[in-house]
Amino acid sequence: MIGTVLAFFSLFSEAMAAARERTFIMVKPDGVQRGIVGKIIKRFEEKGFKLIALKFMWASEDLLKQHYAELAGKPFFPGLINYMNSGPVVPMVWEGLNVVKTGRQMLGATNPADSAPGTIRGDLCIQVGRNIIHGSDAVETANREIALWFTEKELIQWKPAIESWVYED
Ligand code: DAT
Ligand code: MG
Repeated sequence: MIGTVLAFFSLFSEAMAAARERTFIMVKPDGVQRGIVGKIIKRFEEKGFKLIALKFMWASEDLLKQHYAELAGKPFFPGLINYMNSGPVVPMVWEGLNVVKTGRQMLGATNPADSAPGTIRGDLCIQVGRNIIHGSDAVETANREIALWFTEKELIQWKPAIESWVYED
């Protein structure tokens, strides 16, 4: 009997875990230079999302070209790679319910001129070529980007003490 109950709860918690996605967020070189890394991290922390991985690095051109591979044909691509390679970045993985979509909403529109006030880009930057932060646009993209920037070992499994105050189940 106890075994059945335990099995039920473990299945249930697995289903809940499955509902909690992961997204890839990165502070770009301008965000680092402007000293707003902490502010950006704070927004995700305060929302209740869970930090899974984070590092500080100067990304290679090769990595950045892979990251932005689908934009390779765009006229702004060389400038984008140059900008992203102009200084260190802070790649991160955040986890939570609907974190991909909510993360994009927290970032605001790609062009800060169109980003709503209250969003990260809407509040903290002005031009599309200096839009301070990256966020995955879909679950599949997130999985690809996470695998590109982090090894499996760098993704930390942990249970935040606040979890039962952020989620009702
Ligand atoms: P997002 O970063 O919102 O996912 P995206 O994937 O379309 O936007 O483009 C990646 C980055 O490329 C974007 O953050 C800034 C740059 N970019 C996009 N469109 C641009 C444009 N029209 N001119 C200059 N840079 C642009
Ligand atoms: Mg994008």
